[in-house]
Amino acid sequence: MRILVLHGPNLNLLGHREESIYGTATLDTIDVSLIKLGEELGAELVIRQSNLEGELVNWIQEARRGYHGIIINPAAYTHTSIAIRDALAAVDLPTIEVHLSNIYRREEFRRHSYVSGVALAQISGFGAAGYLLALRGLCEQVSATGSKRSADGSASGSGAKPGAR
Ligand code: CA2
Repeated sequence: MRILVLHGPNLNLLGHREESIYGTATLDTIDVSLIKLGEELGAELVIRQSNLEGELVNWIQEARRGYHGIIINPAAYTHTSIAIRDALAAVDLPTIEVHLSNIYRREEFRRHSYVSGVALAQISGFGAAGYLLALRGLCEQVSATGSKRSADGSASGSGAKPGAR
């Protein structure tokens, strides 16, 4: 099982600024714990961070070949990016949206997500642990549905689709 993990803009600053909101874990710490859990669950992870919307869109499109699912914290693009939403809808892979903070307890502008409507699930407010919950949930979903894509990008397996799509 191959999973793409994407971190959006400014998440490279984690653990160095705004610890009261986002916690003390650095992005490296989060990535290491994800890779460790991935090994336990039999999932190979490819993890990337970008401050650029177009780069995130390109990586989402590339996931069409050879990936079984996506975990994404789109960060501020959650609330602005129709391009990221459209890319996720186009690749049609089970996607879990993660937020470190509870976006519904913060400013009004953070309460809307363009991504949630094309995601299988959203995890918000569990801090760094949210990524691990996302990986467990996604692995269970992929195993249960047999969802996978072949090298040419065509869907195969049981043909079952995630319920939220
Ligand atoms: O809670 C989350 O994970 C967010 O996706 C984080 C975004 C924010 O725009 C979303 O509304 C919620 C911000 C990521 C910026 O991370 C920083 C980390 C340390 C210092 C400054 C920013």
